[in-house]
Amino acid sequence: MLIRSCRRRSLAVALALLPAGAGAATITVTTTADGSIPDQCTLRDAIAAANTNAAVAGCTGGDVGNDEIAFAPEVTGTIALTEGQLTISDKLTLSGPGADALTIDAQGQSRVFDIEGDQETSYETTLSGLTLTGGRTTADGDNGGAVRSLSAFHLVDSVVTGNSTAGPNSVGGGLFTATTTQLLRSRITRNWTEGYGSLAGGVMVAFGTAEVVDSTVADNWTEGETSGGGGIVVFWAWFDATFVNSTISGNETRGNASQAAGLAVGGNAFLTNTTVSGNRTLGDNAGGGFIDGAAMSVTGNITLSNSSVVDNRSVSAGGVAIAIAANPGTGLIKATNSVIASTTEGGAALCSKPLDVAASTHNLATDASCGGDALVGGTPVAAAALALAPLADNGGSTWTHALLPGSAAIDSGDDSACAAAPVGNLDQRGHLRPQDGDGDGTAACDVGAFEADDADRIFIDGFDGAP
Ligand SMILES: [Ca+2]
Ligand SMILES: [Ca+2]
Ligand SMILES: [Ca+2]
Repeated sequence: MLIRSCRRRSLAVALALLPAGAGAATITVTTTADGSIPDQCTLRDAIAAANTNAAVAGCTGGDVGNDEIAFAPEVTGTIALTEGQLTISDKLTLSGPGADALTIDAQGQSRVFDIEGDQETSYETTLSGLTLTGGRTTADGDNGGAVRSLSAFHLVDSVVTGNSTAGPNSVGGGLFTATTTQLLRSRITRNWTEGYGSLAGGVMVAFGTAEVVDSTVADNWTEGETSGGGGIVVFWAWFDATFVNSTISGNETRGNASQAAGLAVGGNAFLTNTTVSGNRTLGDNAGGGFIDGAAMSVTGNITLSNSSVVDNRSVSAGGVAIAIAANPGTGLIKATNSVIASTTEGGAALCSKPLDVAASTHNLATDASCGGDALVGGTPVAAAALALAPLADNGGSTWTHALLPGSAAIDSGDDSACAAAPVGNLDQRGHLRPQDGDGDGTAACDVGAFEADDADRIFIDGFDGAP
């Protein structure tokens, strides 16, 4: 009752303060300096103006609602933080000029951003067009090296790199978000955690869904024991994670009892036109919170649609690629038109259990652990027959494994599944499917995230068309 009346009163106060015609204000940063400078608008003051809905130094005042912070054209280069993290306590869109044009560097002294919020109030924040680096926390339980967001969070066209947490139980070397999280056309690379129990070298989503689109989570790692999730962790068991046109690669867990080098998801994981490649668990993972899976460890269902899971490595038994600790009614690996492969001999089983036959078809796997019924031809394929090129920039916004001529994946997919949502006749790069990659006159979808070009067009472009 008390809480309700307080809330009603604060709403009334807020409405009284609302000027006629109020909406989002745009506040323009005019300098790369930190701190406060008379007649100039630093980023720190711009955020204060947006938080307080009042002018601060040379910054115009924000409004009640979702303010936007923009940057004057001459504000490029690096904003080096000298006064600690930037705290956001109102809804905000922070629109940088581009990740290549402007970096915010916390210089190893603090986080870059701390976004407040709680169950009652979400200060939903969008960060775009920025590089965030040098974020670091050192205290026990201090989550989020670059960003800690307790409100809904969107990262767009941005790079988060070189951030870390040092203390124990400090999750999310790059990002820690408490609730709904979206990564769009962004790169999370080379972030890490150092302490015991510090999950998620790259991204930790503690209690909300995650949507990762046209984005890369690569080369992040955890160092401590019981620190699962080298790349990204979506923690709580009733929240799903969706990956579209994205690449999760080269992430590692280095301590013992630290499973899931690429991704760990508490709910269901949906991967479409997505590549999970070269992630490694290096410790002894007989114990710990997830079943060991170098590529991914999921406690709901896994659904792979035209995705490629390639060369993920685990040193302990119990699953190189996919592992599941099943909740009641879940624990299925569903895969369509997908590659699950190791291109080297040996290693632990690729699948912790066979693919769910009722919801799987037209896959290629290089060992028998994924079962035979949902594979092309009913049996595993030799790694050499897959003819996968190394992970590389083949166009599009994320890296892929190209299919070399003669690959068993070319024109071997199920066309109706490929045409339907969520694949929609596109590959991870956005190229149109299906192409006639084997040159037999019939276009058909390829298995995996990459669609090889039409063989005739390669011939025309590469030979006849040459001068
Ligand atoms: Ca505001
Ligand atoms: Ca094809
Ligand atoms: Ca063909």
